[in-house]
Amino acid sequence: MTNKIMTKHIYNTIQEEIAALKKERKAIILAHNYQVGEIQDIADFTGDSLRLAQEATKTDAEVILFSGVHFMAETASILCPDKKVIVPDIEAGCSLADMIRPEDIRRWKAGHPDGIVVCYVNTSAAVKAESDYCCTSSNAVEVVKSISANREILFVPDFFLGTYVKQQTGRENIELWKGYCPTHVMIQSSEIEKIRTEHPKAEFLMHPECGCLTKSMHLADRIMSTEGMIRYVKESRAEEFIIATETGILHRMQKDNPKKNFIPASPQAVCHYMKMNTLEKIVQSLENLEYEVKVPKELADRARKPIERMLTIV
Ligand code: CIZ
Repeated sequence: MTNKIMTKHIYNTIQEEIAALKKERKAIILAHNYQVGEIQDIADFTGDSLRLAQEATKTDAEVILFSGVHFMAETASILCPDKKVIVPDIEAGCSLADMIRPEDIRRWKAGHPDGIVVCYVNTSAAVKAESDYCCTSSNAVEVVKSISANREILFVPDFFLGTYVKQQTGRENIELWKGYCPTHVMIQSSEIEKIRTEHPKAEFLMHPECGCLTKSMHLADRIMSTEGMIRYVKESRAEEFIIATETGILHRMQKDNPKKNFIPASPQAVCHYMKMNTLEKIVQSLENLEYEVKVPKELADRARKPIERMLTIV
């Protein structure tokens, strides 16, 4: 595969240019639910990180352009070691994933030699490689329930998701890492109380990474992952929803349900890493086949195990 596109055409729109480049590169575009609307609109698939990585395993495309953040492209590379995975901006990282390193897990495990490490999908490949089970926000409760009740669990890195899992499973023997997503932490209980009063008929959906979870869990009608929310708003008879997660998700919700009304619990809940990707960067990325995210084989083989364990459970 040559690295540069040699012939330059003139296109009426950037969307047409991306479509032509995609064809030329035999590429597909995967966009996370938190991407800006115009990226979601040109994507072949939009979804949560696991669903997108699973889509990547099913495609015949030679190139996977993953528009999301770095750990998501790593997950796609772990599950599709033979495909070329590229991202539009290599600096688009994840603050939550950066709050735990493989050496932190090794040190923690040394103090809890019988502990089982359960890592949220929002972790680097190196952290997954040190873990026993992976989980997503939609299956964390199920994954933890499947682990023998007398085994201590070391849950990383999200404190709020871990708190939710503890509450749902009633297990006391779960140690929580104190990581958090700065975007979800911005969603405050005081804002929620105000919006609920302003929209008394709206259903309130909360993501388990929310910082207000410990104080306001009782106010939520549902606590769900992004894909859970996307499905739920389609099926619910309610006409109005308050959504407590990164605001990018509202684009897909509104597009899929034009007659329903979606209100962000906090308009400030915008992940600047997610928003680093743009249509212009996608053009460059497809033209130059950059920036490649490739997890080395030995690391990918170890990081795949906790993901596969999770997939056998759910
Ligand atoms: O796994 C994902 O995509 C994230 C970060 C959240 C979710 O709930 O889907």
